[in-house]
Amino acid sequence: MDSPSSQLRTVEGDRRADGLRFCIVVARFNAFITEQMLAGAVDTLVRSGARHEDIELVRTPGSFEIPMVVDEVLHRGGVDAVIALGCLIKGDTIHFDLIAAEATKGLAVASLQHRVPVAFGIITTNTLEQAIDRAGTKMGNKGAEAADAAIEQARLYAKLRAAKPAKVAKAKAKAKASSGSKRKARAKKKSSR
Ligand code: DLZ
Repeated sequence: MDSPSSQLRTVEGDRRADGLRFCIVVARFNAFITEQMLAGAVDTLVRSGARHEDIELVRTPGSFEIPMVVDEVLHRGGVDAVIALGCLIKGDTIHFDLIAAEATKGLAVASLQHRVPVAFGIITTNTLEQAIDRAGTKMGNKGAEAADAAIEQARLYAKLRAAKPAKVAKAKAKAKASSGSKRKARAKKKSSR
């Protein structure tokens, strides 16, 4: 039996990156981790069809600066999605919590304000080992995963902007039909005078 959702007009992204322009914003702090994530992200984009010349790389000192730089990139324009990459490892102070909270919120705000997808590839771990696990070893590569999300979101935004919601399309067709019949009635009245 078909699932209930199979009846619905569904809009979703896909994994085709050809023709899309990306900006990767990567933090230098904990570079031995973030460089591996960067390699994973670039590999995913290129394998999905993006051209090297359509991928811009921007480096920041640390994760704290990522949202500000992403905001600047989006203000400038010319990209279909941004991939933010950083690595926060918990230390003995509250630095980690402060930066993690600011980076998360800042990226969401920048994305919402500029209406361009931003993929969150800032890993937050308790230990260096956990970070290594997420930079291409035991737990996959979070840079590659962020790139995948960026592609899917960029494609989804493009499809949402191209597709007309069912109700609006119907209302427009109705309005067009009614203005056509009014025009005909006016012409008929004029010719019978
Ligand atoms: C200062 C700092 C600390 C303690 N830890 C990290 C971290 O784990 N990951 C990271 O990306 N950046 C860290 N930073 C640097 C800050 O993000 C920022 O670059 C500096 O505070 C300068 O504004």
